[in-house]
Amino acid sequence: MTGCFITIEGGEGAGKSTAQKTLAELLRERGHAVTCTREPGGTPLAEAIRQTLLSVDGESPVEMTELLLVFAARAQHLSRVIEPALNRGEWVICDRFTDATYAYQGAARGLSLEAIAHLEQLVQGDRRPDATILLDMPPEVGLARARARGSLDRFEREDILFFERVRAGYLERAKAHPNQYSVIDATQPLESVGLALAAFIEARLGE
Ligand code: T5A
Repeated sequence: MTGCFITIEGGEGAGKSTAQKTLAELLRERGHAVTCTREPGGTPLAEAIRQTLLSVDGESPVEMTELLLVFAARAQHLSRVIEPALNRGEWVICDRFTDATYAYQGAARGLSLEAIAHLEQLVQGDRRPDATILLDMPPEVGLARARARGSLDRFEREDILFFERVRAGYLERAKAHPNQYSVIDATQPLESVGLALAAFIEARLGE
């Protein structure tokens, strides 16, 4: 028995955590077992790596270190949380996954997409999301939401051009993988985003 692996992507403050809760509620109402998790993170060790990645204190990781830390956390997360849940037949809803690496470390930091693809294969084998929801919005809208929360993490301190490259990277991947991606306009009111998520779930359950 294998469950369904859904990932949610988008820029800062796009509403990923909110969408994750909505999706989980919709699925549980329909009697499905759901594991909600996030990247970087999802296990104690991977959460410790997340702290290192987001921290603004101490030594900043260089770009290659950042990439390897993201995949180190992912290896742990896959092995300890994602694969076991899928093998129990659960739905796994993950707030960010490897598409974030293509967008942030690839499109925005400028690291080689081939190197990322190589690490993806090494760490994940054939495991890929069954479907990915991209919450798309201009970065200034999401950054304003993130900034309203107070202190900024290491990524949130990047300039607007960085986040424009992130957005372009995501949209390029969505275009290249139309069967994997569902793009939702995240500037819509919460209720409209909720309706789009409900339509997504109905379509998945119908397959
Ligand atoms: N990263 C991650 C990499 O560089 N490479 C990788 O491979 C991976 C996996 C941390 C960082 O890690 C980097 C990218 C990130 O910079 P994160 O914690 O997921 O990742 O980062 P954030 O995007 O900063 O997460 P946030 O929690 O800030 O944003 P969310 O989850 O997108 O937004 P959410 O749901 O918390 O909503 C933010 C606020 O907006 C409101 C919510 O109520 C909330 O107050 N909101 C709306 N308001 C109006 N209309 C709507 N439609 C709304 N939707 C939400």
